[in-house]
Amino acid sequence: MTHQEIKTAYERDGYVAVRDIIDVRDLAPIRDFIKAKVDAYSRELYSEGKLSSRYEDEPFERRYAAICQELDILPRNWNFGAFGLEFYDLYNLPGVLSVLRLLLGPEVSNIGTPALRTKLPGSVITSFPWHQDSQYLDQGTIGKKEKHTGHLHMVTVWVPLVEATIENGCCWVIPGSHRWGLLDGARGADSNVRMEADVEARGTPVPIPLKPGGALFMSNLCVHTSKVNMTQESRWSIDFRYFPTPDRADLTVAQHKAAEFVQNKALAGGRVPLIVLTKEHKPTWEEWEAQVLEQRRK
Ligand SMILES: O=C(O)CCC(=O)C(=O)O
Repeated sequence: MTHQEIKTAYERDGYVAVRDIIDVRDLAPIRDFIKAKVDAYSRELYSEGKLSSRYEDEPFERRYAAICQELDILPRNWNFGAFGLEFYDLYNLPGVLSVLRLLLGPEVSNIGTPALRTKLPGSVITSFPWHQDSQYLDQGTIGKKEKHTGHLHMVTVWVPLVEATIENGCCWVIPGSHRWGLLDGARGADSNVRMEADVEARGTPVPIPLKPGGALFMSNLCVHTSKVNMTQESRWSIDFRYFPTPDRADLTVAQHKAAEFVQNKALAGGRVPLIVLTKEHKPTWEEWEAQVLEQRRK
């Protein structure tokens, strides 16, 4: 796709899936990060006698799923950390940045809180019901409706680390739903947001199968979901979000307030948004790491 086609599709539909925008070799560090964590986890549990095997011969797609299957667990979240040079490099991938410049302008930060998704076989809790990403960002408390970022444009980048298919639970989107505004909904007891509107009656869901090397760019108001993984392997993916840098981007007062909300939420969680596009100084990995360590210490 040309840049103009990407921008036109995104503005019309609220999302755009771009194939071959990432060199798959650039995904190897994140996959290696996952492999090392899963390896350490298997070692620990095996030495404690909780696993009969370390499942070392299983491929990337299957090893963690096999471990969780034996343990009879289906964790909702990846609990082994998501910070390091691999993540700095991921947020700065040249193909991704070239699209973000088109969609968000010249002053852009990553919010610093990626979601590394294990999407285990049969896991219901990771078949996220229909939602808009602003709902997750705005709502921290179960059952409490809050709206902060409905008027701020942010972009989610969803990147498959294995092929995402309808069978293993790829994302689904509703084209044009980004024009519906920030809808009502709240987090349920399982922490997942549930919307009040019957969005499937209002729009037509479209699946987004995607191979590694592709990326799905979604507006924070794009209504999307993913379904249960019906295969025996993990559907590994990672998604990360960008917003206009509060004190550098050209924002209205309301947008600035919303961008500050996003920034303050990250800081309160011990994260530091990473400036990825700017006309001014762009932090190096060493500078960003020092900021994050300082923020965590505070
Ligand atoms: O990866 C998935 O299964 C769901 C992702 C999602 O809903 C999101 O990135 O907001």
